[in-house]
Amino acid sequence: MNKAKDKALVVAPRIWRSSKNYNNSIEEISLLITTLGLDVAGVVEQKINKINPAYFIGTGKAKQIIEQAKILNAQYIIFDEDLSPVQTKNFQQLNKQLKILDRPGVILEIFFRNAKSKESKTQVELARLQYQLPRLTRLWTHLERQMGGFGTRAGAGETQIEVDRRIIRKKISLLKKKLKNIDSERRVQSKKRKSFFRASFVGYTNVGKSSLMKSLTKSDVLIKDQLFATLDTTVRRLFVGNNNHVLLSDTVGFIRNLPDNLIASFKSTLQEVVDSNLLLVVLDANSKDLFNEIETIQSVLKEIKANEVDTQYVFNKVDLVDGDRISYLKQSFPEAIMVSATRALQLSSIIELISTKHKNWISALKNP
Ligand SMILES: Nc1nc2c(ncn2[C@@H]2O[C@H](COP(=O)(O)OP(=O)(O)OP(=O)(O)O)[C@@H](O)[C@H]2O)c(=O)[nH]1
Ligand SMILES: [Mg+2]
Repeated sequence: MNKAKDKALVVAPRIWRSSKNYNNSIEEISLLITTLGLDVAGVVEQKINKINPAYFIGTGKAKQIIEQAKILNAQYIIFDEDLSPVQTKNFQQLNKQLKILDRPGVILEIFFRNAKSKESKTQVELARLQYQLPRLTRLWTHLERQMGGFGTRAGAGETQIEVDRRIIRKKISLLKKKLKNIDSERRVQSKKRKSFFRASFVGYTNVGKSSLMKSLTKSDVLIKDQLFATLDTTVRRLFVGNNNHVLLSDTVGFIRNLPDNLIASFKSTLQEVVDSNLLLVVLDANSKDLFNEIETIQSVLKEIKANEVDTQYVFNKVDLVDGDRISYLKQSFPEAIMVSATRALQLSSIIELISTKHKNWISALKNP
């Protein structure tokens, strides 16, 4: 028997003078929410002049939203923004039955579900606990957590919370130690790869990085029409002629409002990107929000200190766009490469580019 899906009311405040593309952001958060297995029951778009430290939106509107969620039979209120722990707690005070989530909370939950390897599981668990710790006041109960589920809801008494906090802190320090070991293992592996030219695919989630990896190296990486299919880094050899090969890597995708602690705990996964000689920034030729996506990619690269690495833009999924769009992209990004991973269009141009960069790298090594 199919259980009816839980419902979420989305709150998307429009902040005065913000350059954010709200329509795309709402589309994206809705996709993130359905990825979690929830139905979007409604979207509240509220214009605000400034952020209210208590509820993000105005106090009256906050109360109204709680009522609206009740009318819609929604179990969740999900903000398409970052809520502070205080804002989350205040909402919980307004209604103890509803679960309150923000955008980073939703992203964390999807990462949690998709993590398969020991490394990604450890990384996500750490980020998730760090996120939960400051939001733990009268949060969901111990029992509820054991039963699974996500989101935060008022629940246990203060004593239980103190016990929970202590357990979480202990777990955090254990996970940090575990990650340190994983990190040093990675460093050893990475050192071994130093004598090779290394190129990495980076970019927004679902743009086709793994598909390109698969088409170019015939490797068996996971490809899915889903956000955050890839959470681990895969490194494969790519032959570039004359029996030469370079190392090509595919890694976790980015998104707006990627939680800071998630980026921090994924540092070892993203180290391959930092250690690369070339970043192939994969973009979706068909994206409606290209410039914001580029901005997101650049800010994550900066955060992980990979912003000095040589970059090359690659527009994938050109099979989905018309000639006008291609001309526009060519005009806006004259240096970019246009390809299609699934139709195997122009993939040789990526190999040619890497081959040239590789040759330059070798000659620079020989004539420093
Ligand atoms: N039409 C079209 N679809 C593509 C192309 N390349 C990839 N896709 C599809 O886009 C979806 C995402 O592909 P992935 O390769 O998993 O994307 P990714 O960038 O690795 O995504 P994450 O690992 O989730 O960040 C899949 O459904 C692919 O089949 C392409 O050139 N054209
Ligand atoms: Mg992938």
